Amino acid sequence: MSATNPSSSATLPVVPAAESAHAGCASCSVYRAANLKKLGVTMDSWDYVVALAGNPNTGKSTVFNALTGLRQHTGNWPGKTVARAEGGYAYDEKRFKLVDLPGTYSLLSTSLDEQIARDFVLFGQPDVTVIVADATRLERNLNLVFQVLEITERAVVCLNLMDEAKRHGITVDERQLVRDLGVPVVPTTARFGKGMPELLEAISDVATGKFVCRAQRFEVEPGAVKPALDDLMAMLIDAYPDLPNPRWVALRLLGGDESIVEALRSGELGTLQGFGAREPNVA
Ligand SMILES: Nc1nc2c(ncn2[C@@H]2O[C@H](COP(=O)(O)OP(=O)(O)OP(=O)(O)O)[C@@H](O)[C@H]2O)c(=O)[nH]1
Ligand SMILES: [Mg+2]
Repeated sequence: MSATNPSSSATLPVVPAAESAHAGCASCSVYRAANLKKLGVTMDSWDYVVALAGNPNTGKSTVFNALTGLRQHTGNWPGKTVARAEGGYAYDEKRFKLVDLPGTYSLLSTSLDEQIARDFVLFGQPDVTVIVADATRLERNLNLVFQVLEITERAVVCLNLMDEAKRHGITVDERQLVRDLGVPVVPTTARFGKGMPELLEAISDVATGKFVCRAQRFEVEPGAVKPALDDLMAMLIDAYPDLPNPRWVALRLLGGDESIVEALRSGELGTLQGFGAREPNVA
């Protein structure tokens, strides 16, 4: 399969000067991104599934459109009236299916949007979860970043709206952020296609295992809770041997998360496994 697309309309809007400057360097991200092939929804098979999470209005759909070429939502989440967009691209001879999640501030409360995002990140087991964060409101956005990292290490932080951050005199030490978070951090201005080559490369690196994430995690249970947590985990693993991250689910149960309790009571937890990621394309 070739990832090369001669059609200029299907080529990522990389900065032309940068493109020519890098044209001789086949291993650099800008050169490789010029070979991006936007696949829209025409995907019947893929190598990797990528989830796009983030607070509302941080540019998730803009990133989604830049990578897939899609401009509109393509369906609803199964059984829900929440719009679901999924599309694809080919990069470095691999096919990536991208799923745009509803914008959420948290994965812990019970709004439908948050449940959908949480269920996809946890049960859909995407190969990579990209968290699009607003660089002008980093502190608030990191809340969701840390919540995602509790569920999955395989993540990339897309630090978007860098143009706005610059306009407000905000600078971000992204190298320090990479060290602190343990996952790749890519500054972007998605509206103008800036940083997309680097984002593509970071996603690819995490998907293929070239970059091994060592996510920062804070959720440490108090000693008194540990026996209950261990018991609960053992029961969960027994009932749902394929359950991704039973520790996270057990912690949510101990915390009284009604939506997880309900999913367990109704038997939905079993059906949530494999949620979305491996099912056929939405029409
Ligand atoms: N200045 C600037 N604007 C951006 C950037 N990225 C996206 N936007 C704009 O921000 C607004 C929101 O972008 P969306 O892509 O719809 O954001 P979203 O995260 O999908 O929003 P929800 O789905 O509603 O949560 C749009 O007007 C975009 O054009 C950026 O890097 N810089
Ligand atoms: Mg959106």
